[in-house]
Amino acid sequence: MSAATSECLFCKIARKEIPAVPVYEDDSLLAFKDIFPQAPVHLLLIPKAHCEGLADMTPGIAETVGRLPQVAARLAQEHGVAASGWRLLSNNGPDSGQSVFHLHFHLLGGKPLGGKLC
Ligand code: D5M
Repeated sequence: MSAATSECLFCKIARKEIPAVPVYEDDSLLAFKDIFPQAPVHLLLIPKAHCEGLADMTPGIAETVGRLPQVAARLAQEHGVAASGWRLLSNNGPDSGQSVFHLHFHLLGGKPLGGKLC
């Protein structure tokens, strides 16, 4: 295991070493509730395998991320925001405000999101 994955917060959540509120899980993808919600529905979707961001994806992680929008759409439906609208975004790098350096996507909805992204 690399130092990055042993110390990484979201790797620890994926390994169930840190508690989270899961809403979806399969072999390579996990979704859980954001601990600091910015909207009534605020979920995080992550590949379980570690990479810092979109620029660092291995082909396997890219395959997982390719399925992620469909999982997000299903979660939006299950959380009651499919009709009202929702946003899926990933912060990458310092200027984006990324604070956890394990690739993740925010699913936000349940209020008008306006121009404020997250
Ligand atoms: O988003 C990182 C997000 O991760 C931010 O919205 C808070 C969330 N976060 C941080 N720690 C936890 C735990 N332990 N559980 C659930 N959610 C968490 P970024 O795009 O990197 O700013």
